[in-house]
Amino acid sequence: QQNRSHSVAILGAPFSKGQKRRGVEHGPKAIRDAGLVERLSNLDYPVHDFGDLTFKHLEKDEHFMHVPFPRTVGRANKLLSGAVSGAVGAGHTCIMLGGDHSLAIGSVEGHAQQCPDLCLIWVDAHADINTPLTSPSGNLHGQSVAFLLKDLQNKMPEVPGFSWMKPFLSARDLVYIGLRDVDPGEHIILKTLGIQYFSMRDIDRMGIQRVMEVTLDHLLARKQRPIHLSFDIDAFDPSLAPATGTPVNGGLTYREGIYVTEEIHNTGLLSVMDVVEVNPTLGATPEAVEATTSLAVDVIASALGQTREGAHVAFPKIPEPK
Ligand code: EXY
Ligand code: MN
Ligand code: MN
Ligand code: MN
Repeated sequence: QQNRSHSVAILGAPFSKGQKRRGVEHGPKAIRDAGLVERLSNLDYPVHDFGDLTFKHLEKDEHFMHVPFPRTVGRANKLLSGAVSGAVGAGHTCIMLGGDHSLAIGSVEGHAQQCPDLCLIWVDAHADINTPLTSPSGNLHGQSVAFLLKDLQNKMPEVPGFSWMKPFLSARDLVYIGLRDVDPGEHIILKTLGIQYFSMRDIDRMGIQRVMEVTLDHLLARKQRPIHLSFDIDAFDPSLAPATGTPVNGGLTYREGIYVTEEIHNTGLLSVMDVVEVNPTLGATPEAVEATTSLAVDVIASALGQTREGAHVAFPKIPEPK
């Protein structure tokens, strides 16, 4: 298998204004503290930790309709977009540590500046495809995909803070995996746009192996192109990833989640990965938090080539006695 890039950039995005609870801004530190860089050093690339972005607090940021913090979220995403674009442009595979899932707007946008033909795999309990007009909560982390899609352009109002970007992604360049909490307005969008998605029911029916086969075929059969993997930790079952803001029962097993990232690694096309919605202030116990952060490290390592069969990096051949 090929490797698209031989270095990895880690980019922290300690940001939480895409939703109303605090704590998810501590995700990047919690994931690093769970041993991310050390684990990646077992794989075959140099790792550059670019540290955390610094997001400005905006004093004046009134609601837009019922959407809170629109300018703050727009501005954070503009900053993140530039950073992701820079990392990809410098030749790195970029790992973006969130933060809430509104950050995918800037992450995918910045990636698309360098790779306009990218495709997007969204692993999540939620579709995050509400528009401000369908959103029950107003929260922007439940609307990220709507900002990206060309197909929704005439359904989106002009949200203050987002004039720097234009939608660029086609509905056919997106696949969802793990859905199990989709709002009525989101469901009509998924159906109307004909978006390929695999709910947990589909995974039960088809098995994760077939789901990944169809996913990669759908996105890559016509042409090999860079993959953006946006991985919301709440895709996992809450028994595995309890420290997250919007847990939903009946999620991915450990093995299903790791199979997803293994298959994506094996394409050799992973270009940017987001790992979002780890909220270390929400675990009931320190063990619950630790389980969630170490799971985040596991999916990142797996997406970057750690295998369950053993990675043959440290021992290229069997050592012989002198
Ligand atoms: N669909 C709900 C909403 O739009 O408010 C919940 C969204 C939760 C988003 C999470 C992180 O993926
Ligand atoms: Mn999400
Ligand atoms: Mn989610
Ligand atoms: Mn590899």
